[in-house]
Amino acid sequence: MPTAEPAWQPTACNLCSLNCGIEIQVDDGRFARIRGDRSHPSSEGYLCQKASRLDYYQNHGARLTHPLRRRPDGSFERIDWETAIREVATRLSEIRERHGGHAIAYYGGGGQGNHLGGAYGVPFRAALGTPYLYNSLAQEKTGDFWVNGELFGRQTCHLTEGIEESAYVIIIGANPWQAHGFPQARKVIRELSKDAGRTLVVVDPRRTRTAELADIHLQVRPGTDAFLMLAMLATIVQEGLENHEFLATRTTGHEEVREALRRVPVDDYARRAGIDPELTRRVARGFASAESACTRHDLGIEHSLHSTLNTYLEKLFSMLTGNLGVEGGNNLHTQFVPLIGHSKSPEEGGPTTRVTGMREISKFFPPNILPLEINTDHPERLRALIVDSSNPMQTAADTRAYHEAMERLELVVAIDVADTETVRCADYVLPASSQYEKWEATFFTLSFPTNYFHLRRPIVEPRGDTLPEPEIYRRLMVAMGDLPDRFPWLERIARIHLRLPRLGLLQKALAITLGRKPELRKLASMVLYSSLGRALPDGAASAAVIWGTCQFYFRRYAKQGRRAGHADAEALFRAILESRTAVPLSTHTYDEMWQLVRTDDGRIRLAIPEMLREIDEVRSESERPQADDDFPFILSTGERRSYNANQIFRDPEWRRSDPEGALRVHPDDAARLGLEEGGAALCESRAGAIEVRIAYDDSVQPGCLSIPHGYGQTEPAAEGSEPRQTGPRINFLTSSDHCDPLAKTPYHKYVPVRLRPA
Ligand SMILES: Nc1nc2c(c(=O)[nH]1)N[C@H]1C(S)=C(S)[C@@H](COP(=O)(O)OP(=O)(O)OC[C@H]3O[C@@H](n4cnc5c(=O)[nH]c(N)nc54)[C@H](O)[C@@H]3O)O[C@H]1N2
Ligand SMILES: Nc1nc2c(c(=O)[nH]1)N[C@H]1C(S)=C(S)[C@@H](COP(=O)(O)OP(=O)(O)OC[C@H]3O[C@@H](n4cnc5c(=O)[nH]c(N)nc54)[C@H](O)[C@@H]3O)O[C@H]1N2
Ligand code: SF4
Ligand SMILES: [Mo]
Repeated sequence: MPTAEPAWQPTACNLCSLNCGIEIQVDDGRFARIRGDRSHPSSEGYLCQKASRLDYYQNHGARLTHPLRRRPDGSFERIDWETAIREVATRLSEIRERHGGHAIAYYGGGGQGNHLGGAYGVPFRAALGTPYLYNSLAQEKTGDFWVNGELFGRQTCHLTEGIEESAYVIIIGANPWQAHGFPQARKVIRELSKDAGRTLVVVDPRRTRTAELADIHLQVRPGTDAFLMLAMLATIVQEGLENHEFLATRTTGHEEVREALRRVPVDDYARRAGIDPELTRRVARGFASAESACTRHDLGIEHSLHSTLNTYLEKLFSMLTGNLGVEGGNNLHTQFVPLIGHSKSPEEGGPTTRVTGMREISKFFPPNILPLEINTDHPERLRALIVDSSNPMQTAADTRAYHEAMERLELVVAIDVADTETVRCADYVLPASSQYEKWEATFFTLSFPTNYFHLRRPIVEPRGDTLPEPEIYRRLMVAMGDLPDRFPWLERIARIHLRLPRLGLLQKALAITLGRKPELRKLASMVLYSSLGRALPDGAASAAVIWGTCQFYFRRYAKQGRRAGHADAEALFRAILESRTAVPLSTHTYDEMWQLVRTDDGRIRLAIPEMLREIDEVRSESERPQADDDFPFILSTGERRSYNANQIFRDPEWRRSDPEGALRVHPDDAARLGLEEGGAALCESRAGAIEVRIAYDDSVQPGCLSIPHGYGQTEPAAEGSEPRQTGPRINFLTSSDHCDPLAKTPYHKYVPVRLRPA
């Protein structure tokens, strides 16, 4: 008799933000087979090569299984949860009492696929009394979010791109062939590339796979995108190709922007960017005259000079030409779980940091400034750090400064699934269940006109003594005296509510509870977790916050929610809870996109004074900023390749090619420097030096280098051998102050270095 095959269990890949729907056959805890889930409404069965190796994430040898406490000699000992919670709570309470909640910072709160815990980070931080949420999004997207706030009225407004439907697409500083960033990227790019009637333009200093598939590859000099974009936008204005009606009816401030662009010397700026002026004009005209057109950007311009300005200029393309709020253009989208918020400016009373005075953007603070808030004798410096779902010792700029910071802090708590470089710096390690062992949610699938949400249920038993993050926070909050352990009355009501949702009992009971105890208001989602959470079936406690989210979402998008098939908020919650794949939340019409603009008059505020000032200032910039004879190469620090997924992968055996994450160098440069293919070299920047493996590669320009992100992990020791680090720890080369002045986004793609044989 053949044994029955294990069932296919629907879930999602957690190796990049797309979270493609997958199905897994679990065999004795192993992910035996993995395939794309065809019923997933946005990925439709699509996968890239990375998903097939997900078993490593789940079962690698460096999984954390028990709480750990650091001994005075630096080694770790196992402790039980009760001890861990009690001791961490005591130490946090002491610091809070002595120095105030602002002496505590929280870092992370979700990686590429774990966002449900992050939603409970909000009440956890409120209880701690800290406004300080440091997050990796603030080393890429906060400049963009700030611009959004200025243009659209709220930093939560965020543009998508209708690449699939668009006649003319400019991808600038992104390599979706490897990095994805939008659903079914390879399929969409291939189709666009093959279609003679549509145009793909890629702006990238390196000839990436995406660039190879483009109709036009603008091989820009690194760090000069602001000049190239200004030249193109100026062409549109100087040749009168703007959409005048759109500007007049949908925007304010357009005249100031046009005035600034009229002053731009197109030929001069195109040449500075290394691009033929005539080709620059051709692309500008093509974009402006296309039936539909959109732009997409990513780290290539965010992690480079003029980061914030770049994201503003990129948005001007669709706005000057009226490609906003239309099919195939750029569009705002709805947001379900509000993990990105809107921050007031310091002038309006928004929070700032105590040492450097950095502002908050979209509720985040940037990792670049964190060491500066710690490595000082300032009386209001940070004293304690909680890191959850992040590995700043590898992924934040300036690893050396981070080492010093970790040494200086009075308390470091790490919450992770794996034994990472950051975990090894912690005083207490709290082991989280993996994303396949707990209820989880996908957050980054932010699309328009239909937006989706995927709540995933566990498909394997939790390893060892691990817990989901919301439960870890809850226990800490209870132990610190900030949250009652139980809400028996509310829990009883919740049970009735689940049977009779249309009576609205839970809404009323929650309002009564929070009315009686106003101090619980800011902890509302944790109150829901502790009450409704206990009443939900199948241990779905973490999904409690989704119920609250559905109420808010439906209040704003009732019509669009009904269009997506949900009668009301309760029906939406049911659908999410019961579906094993992603659920459409709402469907907008293109006209309704304008309801998502949050300015007072509903128009886009095109003129941002800070940006207009910077446009005038770039004129006087030197041709090769910050590079000099000592550091003549520009290193792009953090390329996405076939075998990286941020710091998530742990198994080096997977990487048949490029096992050590080699540094790409142009063969002419390599020959001149006497560097051997496959040989070792020393790469030095002003901040530090690392040893790298050399790969000859003419896809990079002479004078430019590229090295991957996501390597340099110390792998667990096999029986009888020492643990070893594979690949470069690239952030020894980057420094805290090499960043955008406004958002503090690191210039990772523009690191001046020198290179010599090791
Ligand atoms: N395989 C894989 N996929 C991933 C990840 C991963 O680690 N591995 N990480 C995920 C994450 S967190 C993110 S944020 C995204 C990032 O996704 P992307 O931003 O698309 O990926 P990168 O390779 O970092 O950078 C994109 C491109 O910027 C180019 N570039 C460098 N300097 C410049 C410049 O000055 N100007 C311009 N125009 N371009 C420049 C690089 O050559 C590169 O091709 O990828 C996600 N997807
Ligand atoms: N030089 C340079 N530096 C970079 C970049 C670059 O291009 N160049 N890219 C930057 C970018 S765009 C990003 S987004 C960041 C990414 O950097 P990080 O924010 O540090 O994120 P990851 O590397 O994805 O690390 C995620 C961590 O979460 C853990 N984890 C996985 N699942 C779970 C879970 O369910 N619960 C918990 N608690 N933990 C879990 C993993 O083990 C891992 O330690 O790196 C940034 N750093
Ligand atoms: S595109 Fe991203 S989510 Fe989809 S399979 Fe690849 S790594 Fe996983
Ligand atoms: Mo990222």
